[in-house]
Amino acid sequence: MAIEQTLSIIKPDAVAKNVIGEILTRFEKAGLRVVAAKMQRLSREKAAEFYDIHKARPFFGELVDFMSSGPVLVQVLEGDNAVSKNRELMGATFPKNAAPGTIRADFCDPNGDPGENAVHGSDSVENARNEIKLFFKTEEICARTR
Ligand code: 3AN
Repeated sequence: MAIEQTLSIIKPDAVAKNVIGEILTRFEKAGLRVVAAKMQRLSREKAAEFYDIHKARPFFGELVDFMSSGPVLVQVLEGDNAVSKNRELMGATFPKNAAPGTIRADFCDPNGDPGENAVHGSDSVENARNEIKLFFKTEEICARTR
């Protein structure tokens, strides 16, 4: 097992549903530790920078609108295999495909907008490193020494 860090974002739909605590509890119960967190409202520019990899996709404009539509909670999660563990907890990208018991199955509307999927999680250790840098300075990440 490797100790990894991953970037998690609780998206505007889940913040609006007031389920920040329930989502963080899932991370903690799975053994992930929050080592950095901040709430912010992303500008359209910041959301576009974050999703730059998707800029040629037809849904890009919608994604940027959604991600900048309200505040988000951005966190760095740390733990054994944090990248894949977080992705398992999140469930499939589209809520209607998400397995029962996953965050996207439990906190999203399966018949709603498929982009409104409650959480983001980095999909590789390398992407996690880059995404973390977009939001946090090194000194904002707190080693869990106790
Ligand atoms: P994931 O968030 O599961 O890693 P990605 O990386 O394939 O999924 O997609 C990034 C984000 O783009 C997703 N969170 C989702 O909100 C949005 N997205 C992907 N495909 C679509 C689509 N066809 N229509 C609307 N939004 C989409």
